[in-house]
Amino acid sequence: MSIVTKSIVNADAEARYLSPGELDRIKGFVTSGERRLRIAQVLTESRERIVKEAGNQLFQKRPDIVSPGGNAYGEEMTATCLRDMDYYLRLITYGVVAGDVTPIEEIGLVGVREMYNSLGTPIPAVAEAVRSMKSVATSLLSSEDAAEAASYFDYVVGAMQ
Ligand SMILES: CCC1=C(C)/C(=C/C2=NC(=C\c3[nH]c(/C=C4\NC(=O)[C@H](C)[C@H]4CC)c(C)c3CCC(=O)O)/C(CCC(=O)O)=C2C)NC1=O
Repeated sequence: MSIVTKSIVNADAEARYLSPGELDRIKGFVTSGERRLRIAQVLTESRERIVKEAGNQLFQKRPDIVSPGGNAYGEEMTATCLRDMDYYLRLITYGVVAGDVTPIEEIGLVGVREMYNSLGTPIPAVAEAVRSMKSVATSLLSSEDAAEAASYFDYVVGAMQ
């Protein structure tokens, strides 16, 4: 939910006007809107490149995961691993557009540890994959946009620690 919807739901639950604090936060959301949409556009247009280059970085750093016995070993499993990276990049674009990490959390992080543990997928390596995507993605952005985008990647990495 965006900050706009969230604030309205909260205010209406108490049948009150939006508070000065809420209006301030909505103002911040609106004034950062152009930047957030620009970032989401770059990430969306460059998604294939970001996933591919970050995947190569990951497999260089962690050759064990694509070696026999590794969780992403074999063409099909490697493709599934890259697909998961694409999932997280997509969720990050949702977060950037919403100016809020809630969509990332709800869609991609709730229960994720249990899921990866049951699949035998090493969670630190998933975190490394997201870190690599951050490094490729931020290299495509201006330093100001990169700083904003980085916080969403960091949020996912933090949740995987
Ligand atoms: C949008 C929210 C969402 C997420 C996040 C998601 C993740 C997800 N990743 C899965 C599998 C998997 N995920 C990986 C990923 C990796 N293995 C590694 O060693 C690497 C570290 C890593 C890539 C970075 C692999 C290899 C599998 C297949 C494991 C198996 O089938 O044994 C599965 C099991 C079902 C399937 O194969 O599709 C799910 C549900 N699904 C979702 O709907």
